[in-house]
Order: sequence, then C-alpha cells, then structure tokens
Amino acid sequence: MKNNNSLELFERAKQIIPGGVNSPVRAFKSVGLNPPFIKSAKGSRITDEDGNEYIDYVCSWGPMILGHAREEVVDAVVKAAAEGTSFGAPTEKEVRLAELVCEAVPSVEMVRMVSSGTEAVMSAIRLARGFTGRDKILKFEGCYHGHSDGLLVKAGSGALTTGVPDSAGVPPDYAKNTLTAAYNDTDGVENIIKKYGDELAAVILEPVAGNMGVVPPRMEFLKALRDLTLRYGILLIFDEVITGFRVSYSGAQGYYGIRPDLTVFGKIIGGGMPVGAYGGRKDIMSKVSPAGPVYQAGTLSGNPVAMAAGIKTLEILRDNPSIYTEIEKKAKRLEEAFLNASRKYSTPCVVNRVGSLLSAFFTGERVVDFKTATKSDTNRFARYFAGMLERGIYTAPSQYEAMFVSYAHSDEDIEKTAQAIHEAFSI
Ligand code: HOZ
Repeated sequence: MKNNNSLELFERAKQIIPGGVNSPVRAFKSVGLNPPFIKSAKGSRITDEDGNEYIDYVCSWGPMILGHAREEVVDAVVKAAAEGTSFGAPTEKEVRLAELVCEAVPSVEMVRMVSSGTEAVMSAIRLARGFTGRDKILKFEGCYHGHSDGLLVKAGSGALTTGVPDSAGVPPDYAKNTLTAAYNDTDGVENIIKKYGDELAAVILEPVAGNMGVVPPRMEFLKALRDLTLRYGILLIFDEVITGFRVSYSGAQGYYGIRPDLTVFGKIIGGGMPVGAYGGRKDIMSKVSPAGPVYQAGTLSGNPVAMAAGIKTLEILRDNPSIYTEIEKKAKRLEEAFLNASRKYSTPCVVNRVGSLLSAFFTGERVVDFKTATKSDTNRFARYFAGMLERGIYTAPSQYEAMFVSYAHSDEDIEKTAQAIHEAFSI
C-alpha cells in the first residue's frame, strides 16, 4: 500500500495545523500510525491521495448513512449552491428541514438549526438552565457531547483516547456545575438526583453511547432517568447527534420509546454538511431568542446548502424505511464475523450493536459503561486496526468510536470485510 503523498501532506499539515489535523482522532495517534489523506469518496468507498481505495466504516463519523456522494444529495447541494451559498436571512429550506425533523421525532415540537453538534448541545444546556433557573447539569462518564467547556468532563471520543479526559483551559468554575454518574448505573444516578435534584437543570446522555465505543442503554436505566427527571423538574436531554435518524428514523427515542424534553441532532440531518440542531417541547423552545430570553445566534445557522443536503437525505430515509432493515442486517453479519474470529483465534472480544451502529471491544467482559469499556486491550485493537487498513478496510482509528454501516455497503463489501476481520484477528 503506497502512502508517500499522505505522509508528505501530513508533514506539511503538522507545520501549520495543530497535530496536522482539524479534529484530534483523525491523527491516528492511538493506533500509532499516520493517517491517509482522503481525496474523494463514492458509495461505500473512499480513496486517498496515493490512490488506495478503502471500504469505509467511518462514514464521516455517521452522517453518510446513504453512502458517499449519493447522486440525489449531490444534485440538491449543487442546485442550492447555484442559487446562493449563504444569505444570513430566513429561507424556505430551513422551514422544510425543521418540518421533517418534527414529523419524524414526536418529542420535537420546535427546532432551532445551528452549525454543529457541539453548538447544539451548548445551546440546549443554556436553554435548560434558562428554563429551569438552575445551574447544575448531570452527564455520564464516557458520553461525549462536543467540546464546549462544561461538557469536557469525563468525556468520551478523542478526549478519551488521548488520555486527557479533562481539557486544559476549562476553568474549574465551569466544570463545577457538571456532575457525572456511571452510564447504566440506575442506583448511582438515583442517589445523585436525590441529593442534587433541586439544583439540576438537566440530565444529558447519549441514549446509545457512541463515544466510548457503542454502549447500549439498559431499558430500566432509561426509564428511571425519565421518571426521576420528571419527579424533580429536571429536563431530560437526549444527545442524538449519532443516533438520530441512525438507529431508527425517529432516533433512539423512537427505538426505545422514551420521550425526552429536549433532543440534540447533528450528522445525518446535515447529509454530510455542517449542521446541528436542538429541539423539543414547545414551552421550552419558546424561551429561545427572539421568542424568549435565552440567546443563541449564528450567521451560518440554517445555511441553505446544508439544509438542501439534510432535506434530501431525510426524504430518502423517510420514503425508504427498508433502508434501516437492510443496514441492520449488514451490521449483524459483521457482528457475527467478529464473534466467529474471536472464537477461532481465542481472542477475547465482545460486540455491542444497536441497528447499524456497532463496536467490537477487545475484552472478554461485557461492556456496559466507561469502566468496562476501558478494560479493552487497546494494543490488540491497534494491531487489528492496522490489519484492516492494510486490507483496504477503513474503520475508526480508536477503540472508543463506533463502526457505521451505510446503505451503500454491498453484500460483497460486507463479505470482504468479514474476511478481513478473520485475517486481522489471526495476526
Ligand atoms: N468526535 C468525533 C468522533 N466521535 C470525531 C470527529 C472527526 O474527527 O471528524
């Protein structure tokens, strides 16, 4: 596999971009390799600057559920761009995307578009504080909600793999209002809520954790969170940046049948363009400026090109519900491949999967939270990762991220991947 051009670009990048990348996990640090620089993508494949082609299971960390450069989405983007790329003024497309989101997710009665998941979470937290008049929030260890100050506490994703869960530059005064509990630990969270219930504005979680690897919620845990938050007047926020329109068209809340007060979206709703959104109960959302006193604004919020990509992506998903069954079937086949390889080579490995979202952890113990996720053998993961990359399979370069299956993955792609898994476990 050639990598001269990517190496050269990485060297150039390191001179002028911190770490050579615009988002930490892309630097491949935790697997001790150099990242291929991607030139183009189509369907299930991405091609790097050296001409190497890979079957892609990062899928831009989730948005590309239909595969890369899907024709209808590209057409919608090109048409929108030709009509003007940004106005900083209201457009019909914003209304259309908002309607699609509200129709799909019943708990979302009103929605505000922003430009990233981080921005959406940050705004939803401010709204929860403005609405309740309380300062504290509760999050879960290993859940990642973007990189705003108050949420980089026991966070997952890149913050986890670099081994620096709490970022430098976050004033302790910010972090002091963020309480944390263990994911899936119903008793633990109940004790915290009993103690601090009257001070808590919100409980926020990924309803399927996707940033410590995939960790599904226990049903009783989700139900307890809903009951406890209602009892104490705390807002329940689902961060569905990854799970929204992924685990089902109505997200994880539709999948598990739990209705949060606020929901945060990103990734799929932008169809591969930079979009985030937060929405929920009308009485809460009505507090957002200019309807209410909670301020939030953005020049590129509701950008028409991004809206066009999101609208087309959601329309395709809405009109073709079998997409979800198809991609789940393919993810299940990969799950089997991991488990077969684990047995065959006596390599401890457990797989967590919800729909088309999965993670294989190199551990023999069930992974139910941050503590059990971090028992994984990350050196073994790095060896497996390198084996997959050499065989033309591009997966997340970290034990603590998810594997995303898209509608563009063909049966042949899946079989080729299953064979690569088998070989990567034999190394
Ligand atoms: N935080 C993202 C994964 N959970 C990574 C985003 C990126 O590097 O593009």
